[in-house]
Amino acid sequence: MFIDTAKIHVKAGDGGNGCNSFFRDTRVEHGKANGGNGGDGGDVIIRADKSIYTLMDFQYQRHFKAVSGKNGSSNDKAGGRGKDCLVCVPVGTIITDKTNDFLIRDLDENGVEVIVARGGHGGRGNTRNKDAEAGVLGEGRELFFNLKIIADVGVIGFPNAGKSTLVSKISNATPKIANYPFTTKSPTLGVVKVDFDKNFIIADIPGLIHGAHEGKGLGDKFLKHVERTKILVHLVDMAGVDGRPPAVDYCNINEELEAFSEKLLNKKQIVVANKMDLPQAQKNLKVFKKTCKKKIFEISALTGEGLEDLIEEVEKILTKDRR
Ligand SMILES: Nc1nc2c(ncn2[C@@H]2O[C@H](COP(=O)(O)OP(=O)(O)OP(=O)(O)O)[C@@H](O)[C@H]2O)c(=O)[nH]1
Ligand SMILES: [Mg+2]
Repeated sequence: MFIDTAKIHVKAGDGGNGCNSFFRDTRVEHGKANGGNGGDGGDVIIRADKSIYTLMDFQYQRHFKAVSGKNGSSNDKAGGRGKDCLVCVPVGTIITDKTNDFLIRDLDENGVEVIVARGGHGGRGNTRNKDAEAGVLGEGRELFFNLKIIADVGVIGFPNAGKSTLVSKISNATPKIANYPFTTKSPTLGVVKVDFDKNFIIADIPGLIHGAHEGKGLGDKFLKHVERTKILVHLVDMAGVDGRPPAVDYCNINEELEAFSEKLLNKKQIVVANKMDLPQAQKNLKVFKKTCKKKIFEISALTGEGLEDLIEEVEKILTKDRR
């Protein structure tokens, strides 16, 4: 299951106590202090890991604790450091402090790490300090995870427009495809290979309907996953298989984008007419062009017609963006 928010509690390890001890020998009247330092507590570290796609695991495990440092002991023996606790999350997870509501870190790249709770320092033993000290407590805090996936391109459109068909044809993703609405229930990522050394990441986004921002259908909650994409591929069922005029679909989706945020509406959008293999599509396209004055890419995700041109266009825009 795809879950894109989570709340967890983290607690770093406490520092070990310093030891109070004296060297004892019948020949020495006042033994020399020889209490070792306590070890530091372990940290809680969060790492972005590209092999993880969802925050689902945090529904079951909410508490993460690093190990406390060991106490110091006599003969100047220092206590060992407590082991860190490593928590892996999907790339694109934004971490905020839940209590004080501030951003800790946006883990937007694979392998990036952040310490979210520092282990307490171990107390000094009486060798170093006159009186042995207690270890400092490790930090503890509540965190909020908000996953916003990172992709170059997001494919949006009405249910059944053929988004998953398109993504499965051009990328390595294998989303479910079926002739009923809301087949796709969560965003799916795929890699599109353009050349031997060029590729881009595409995201199949669950279908939107008119009124999604009011919670209709699956709602518009998945739109946060296209906030970070560079391009939107707006897929329109030009054959109108479900009986709606394509121009109305197109306007409705743009209204949903606008209702979600101005930024989404103004994002670079490639308009794609799908299902051009069906006989009524040509006629509908003529009517559609009266509403949409942008360049329209004509494709059939089913037969593969027009897909090369579409990929070329996406790559052209992305290359410009990378410079
Ligand atoms: N004739 C024709 N049918 C297509 C084409 N693209 C997709 N379809 C069909 O349209 C139906 C819906 O396709 P999906 O790819 O599941 O559509 P979707 O946009 O992902 O739908 P949701 O996940 O429900 O939002 C399936 O029966 C596909 O076979 C096309 O280019 N031509
Ligand atoms: Mg789908």
